[in-house]
Amino acid sequence: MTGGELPATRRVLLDALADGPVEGPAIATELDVSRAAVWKHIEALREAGFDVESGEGGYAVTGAPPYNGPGVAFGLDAPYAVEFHDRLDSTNDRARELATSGDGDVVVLAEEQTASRGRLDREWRSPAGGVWLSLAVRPDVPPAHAPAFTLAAAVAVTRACREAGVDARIKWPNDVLVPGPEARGGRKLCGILTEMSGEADRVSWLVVGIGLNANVDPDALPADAAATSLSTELGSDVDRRVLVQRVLEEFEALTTDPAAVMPAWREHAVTLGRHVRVETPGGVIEGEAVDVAFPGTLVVETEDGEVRVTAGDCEHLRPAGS
Ligand code: BT5
Repeated sequence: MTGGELPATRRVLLDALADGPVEGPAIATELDVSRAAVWKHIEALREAGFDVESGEGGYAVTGAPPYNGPGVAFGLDAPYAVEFHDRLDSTNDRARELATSGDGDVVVLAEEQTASRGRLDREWRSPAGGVWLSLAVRPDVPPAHAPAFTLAAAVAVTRACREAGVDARIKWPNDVLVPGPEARGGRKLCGILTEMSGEADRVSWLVVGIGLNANVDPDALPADAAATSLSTELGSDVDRRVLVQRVLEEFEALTTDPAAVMPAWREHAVTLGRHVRVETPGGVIEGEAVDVAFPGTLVVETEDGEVRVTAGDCEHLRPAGS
């Protein structure tokens, strides 16, 4: 089901019913489908967990949209199967399990995680209310291209958060934040952990883990991490179902058009033009971040010339030139 007629029809139906009530025949006309097809779509909505009331004026969707597997799959315009858990140790671990047994194009979601990880086995806090997801894919690319998937995920999350009304930006390599005076360059909304297995010339699977503080109380986040959430920034909860759909759709669009990833990343980055200090496995690099190069290398202009950094923890020191 890639970009076919079904997701679009289901979205139009949902939009109409959210403003409802609407009579069955009027829906049939608007969607240009039979009345029997309308009834099937309504049943599918109910099965996905939406509250659909049928009264005098017709059908209407009432209540909060369901954040569960069928809810996320309903109207999703990307070719991923959805697996939802109320609680998991780590969605990355579950996605790795699926990938190892041969599955691909599957997204694992959990309401809550009890042993989630950041990079270098750092702890990641995952209280209920967030978006904790891991996507297992099997792209036909060499392992060296894997960082481009992390960058694509950062762009996808940034776009989805901006659509929700939050000024999200990307900090190299794997953070989405709301820019601010904090030492880390802003308040962290999202972190991404990409893991992979492959042979010398080809990726076998990639698991892209996304932790996005959606409707999370700041008290539930680590106090020393300058963390924030979408609900904190907006003052109200976001619709996580739509948020996840938009992240997945943008991710799929970007990874099927790899040339689009770098320009989109540059457009939303806060790291470029900054004076940065990057801790890499090979030592500390300090200078001005001048560009990002495929598949995700940070280009830093140092006193000793240009240095290309493929991995590390990046601190924004001050705007270059100030
Ligand atoms: C990351 O690591 O930012 C990657 C986080 C990936 C989490 C996702 S959730 C779904 C999937 N399943 C998993 O088990 N993991 C992935 P890193 O750059 O190393 O940042 C980790 C640091 O962020 C920690 O040391 C804390 O300081 C801080 N932190 C922990 N939880 C946070 C949260 N919820 N929001 C913001 N910052 C947090």
